[in-house]
Amino acid sequence: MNSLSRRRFLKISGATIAFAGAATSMGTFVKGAEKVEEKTGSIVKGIQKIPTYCDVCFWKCGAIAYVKDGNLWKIEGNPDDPLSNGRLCPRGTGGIGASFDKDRLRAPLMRKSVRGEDKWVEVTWDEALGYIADKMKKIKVEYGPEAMALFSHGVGGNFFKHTIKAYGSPNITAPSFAQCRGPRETGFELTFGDVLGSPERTDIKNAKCLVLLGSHLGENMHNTQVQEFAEAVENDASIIVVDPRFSVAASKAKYFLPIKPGTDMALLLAWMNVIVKEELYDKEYVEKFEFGFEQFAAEIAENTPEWAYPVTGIDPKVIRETAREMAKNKPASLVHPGRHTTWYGDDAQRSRAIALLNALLGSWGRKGGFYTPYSTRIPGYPYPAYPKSEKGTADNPNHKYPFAEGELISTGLREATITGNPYPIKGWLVYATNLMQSLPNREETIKAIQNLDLMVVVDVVPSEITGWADVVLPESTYLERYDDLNTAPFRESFVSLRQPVIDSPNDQKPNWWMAKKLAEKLGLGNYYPWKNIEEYLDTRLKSAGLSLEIMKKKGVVKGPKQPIFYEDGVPPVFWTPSGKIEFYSLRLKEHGFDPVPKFTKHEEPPAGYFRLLFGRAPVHTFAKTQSNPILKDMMEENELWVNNDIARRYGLKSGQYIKLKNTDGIVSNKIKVKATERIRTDCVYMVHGFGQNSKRLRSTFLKGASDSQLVTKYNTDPLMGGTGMNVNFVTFEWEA
Ligand SMILES: Nc1nc2c(c(=O)[nH]1)N[C@H]1C(S)=C(S)[C@@H](COP(=O)(O)OP(=O)(O)OC[C@H]3O[C@@H](n4cnc5c(=O)[nH]c(N)nc54)[C@H](O)[C@@H]3O)O[C@H]1N2
Ligand SMILES: Nc1nc2c(c(=O)[nH]1)N[C@H]1C(S)=C(S)[C@@H](COP(=O)(O)OP(=O)(O)OC[C@H]3O[C@@H](n4cnc5c(=O)[nH]c(N)nc54)[C@H](O)[C@@H]3O)O[C@H]1N2
Ligand code: SF4
Ligand SMILES: [Mo]
Repeated sequence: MNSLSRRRFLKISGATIAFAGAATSMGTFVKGAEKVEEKTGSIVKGIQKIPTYCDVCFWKCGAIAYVKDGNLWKIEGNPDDPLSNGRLCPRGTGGIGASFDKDRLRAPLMRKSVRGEDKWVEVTWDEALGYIADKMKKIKVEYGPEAMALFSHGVGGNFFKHTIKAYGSPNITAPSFAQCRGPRETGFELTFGDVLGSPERTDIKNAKCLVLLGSHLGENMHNTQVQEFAEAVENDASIIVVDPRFSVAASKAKYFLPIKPGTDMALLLAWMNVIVKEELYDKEYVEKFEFGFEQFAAEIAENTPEWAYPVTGIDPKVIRETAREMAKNKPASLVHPGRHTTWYGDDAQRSRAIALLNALLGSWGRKGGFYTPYSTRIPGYPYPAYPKSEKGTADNPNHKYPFAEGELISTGLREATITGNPYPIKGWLVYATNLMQSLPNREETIKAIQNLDLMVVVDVVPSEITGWADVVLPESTYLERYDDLNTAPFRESFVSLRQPVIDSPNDQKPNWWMAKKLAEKLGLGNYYPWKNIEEYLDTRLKSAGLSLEIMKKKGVVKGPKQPIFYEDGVPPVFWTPSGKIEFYSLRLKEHGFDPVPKFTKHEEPPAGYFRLLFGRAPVHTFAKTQSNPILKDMMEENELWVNNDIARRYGLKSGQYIKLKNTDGIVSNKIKVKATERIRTDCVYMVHGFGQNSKRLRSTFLKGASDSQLVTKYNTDPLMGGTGMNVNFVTFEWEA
């Protein structure tokens, strides 16, 4: 990237001046800079550069960490890494702060009183893991191994997954699926027979027209996507942003459509209506690959821009113009599938409509649309087979949600824990996921936890969820441990390594160590035939012609470049039952769902209430970085975006604190008002992850408000069990 695009990147990131300053004061990486090392005692004098990959979010950017005289100094992108291209996002750069968090967990803790009361004693690892293993053995005898469930997020969960499978439970889930990208995977799978995966296979940089529905790139900082977005902007791509809020992305757009929340389906149908009626679609592509196009065209014939106007609030002229703009640039017209797609409960169908619009534009498999990804095949470690469960998973009894695929339905496991149906769940192992912030309806989560015989949380800080545990296990941060290899599918195949940069300061341990020790205490040591993680990694790498030694030096190794577009000789393959793009879905019809997506009206806020919307800030990840001292300095609390007219009507001024009350009477912590033109009058907006209520995490305690606390209502997607969470309404409460 040249310096212009670097500037552009910072601008697009919406990051604060403070960040730009912080980045420069941290110095710049000079490729090939001399490594000066001199051993004095146990401390290495001089500068060491250690490649690893970032874990501040789950994009896994390749990085180089700098250690100066034995101390962690800074972290930058690894120029050889295809995900980071040599640059980290503001969160990645500030990631080193996690190691200096004063409130870090130091040793295993056991609860001294009732669940939810913060009273703990420090115990040894042997005691903590022994206690957990004893409880797990009892649960197995009494209820069967399926009664243990694992909630996890990120690559660090891999070894716990292995232990739980070896123990005999199939109940492994993650809120980063059914509360995140699950619906879009279902919508795309039903249409193209394939999912988007992570990183999603979007060719943003080559798009000539990029449509963002919600996807607030620049606030959502998934690194490669933001870099590519900057490139698209620089190449003068037509950007169309649809959002009830004037996002950072909107400020780069040719067209900004301030849509009425919850009505995107109507807009999508109207766009398709124009493109079909005016015969602007990619005829050759559609004719070659379609299944059920005629029925589809007939179904959407009524959905004219004039029909969509009163629903969405978007002028029919603008709908036509933007549809033509997309068509003009086809097939390099990318309607971004979004990632956090759990909005209103009809999300898989909305995602399917997005897939169909892309199909009309001929963008699936095409340059400037969706590429065909490649990943490195590294054989797994040879393990004994896992025991087979007779009962199946507990999240989706009787396949109520017929198109639930990928990860299990997290709220389904929660439900089973509360009701005992289809069978009892009695133990939760929670790895790196703050269920208090990530699952909707906190009360139900607490109810489920109170039904457990065992609740274990593995975390790095005393986050909210640790407060509900019986045993808390302190993990080493990502800069202090090895993790499993990253071989994510991407534009080119690659493998990257996470390796320790510094030692853990106290008695923290890496996940692989805990998972292995726990398995041994459960009598499942045969599932861990390797001595330590180095042996595990080296064995796997050697079976692919690499080695740990090489990976430790390079951090990332790339595979050969392969063609990834239809125009370069890679025709798209559709793994649908028809082998084609399913404009009309017989699978949906069979299960009683609309074979072509239809608009359904969503509930509107009652008088005096506003729809609660939420999203990301460039310098934080979910509810996981608020206590990181570097990132906290950049943003300590969230703000409530309120339209200027509404603020005036209610006498609210920017900077003043208020509380929010939802329609279930839940009152939030206080939050600072940001009165702005940049949001519609029917909704308010805040950044997710704040308003945390763990007293032991002093730096975040009640800083800002929590959207999650106010998300008491949710609409479950009937296709796949995702939870639409943009369905809560709030009003203002003044402090007494
Ligand atoms: N900095 C940072 N970046 C992140 C993350 C992070 O924690 N921090 N998390 C990562 C993860 S896991 C995810 S899933 C993604 C999430 O990022 P996205 O997938 O971009 O998230 P969304 O929830 O789709 O986007 C929120 C936006 O949708 C708008 N919106 C709300 N309701 C509607 C509606 O009805 N219609 C339309 N058109 N827009 C609406 C909101 O105003 C807001 O601008 O971000 C990723 N990137
Ligand atoms: N209301 C609401 N709910 C949401 C969302 C939203 O925007 N609003 N977003 C949804 C989306 S898109 C997603 S992907 C999910 C994400 O939700 P989660 O998976 O719950 O992600 P976080 O909230 O970041 O939880 C991370 C937890 O891991 C801990 N942690 C951090 N580093 C480490 C580590 O190295 N090891 C261990 N063991 N623990 C660590 C943190 O302290 C924190 O407790 O939430 C979903 N739920
Ligand atoms: S996007 Fe940012 S936080 Fe996420 S892995 Fe990459 S550098 Fe780290
Ligand atoms: Mo997500």
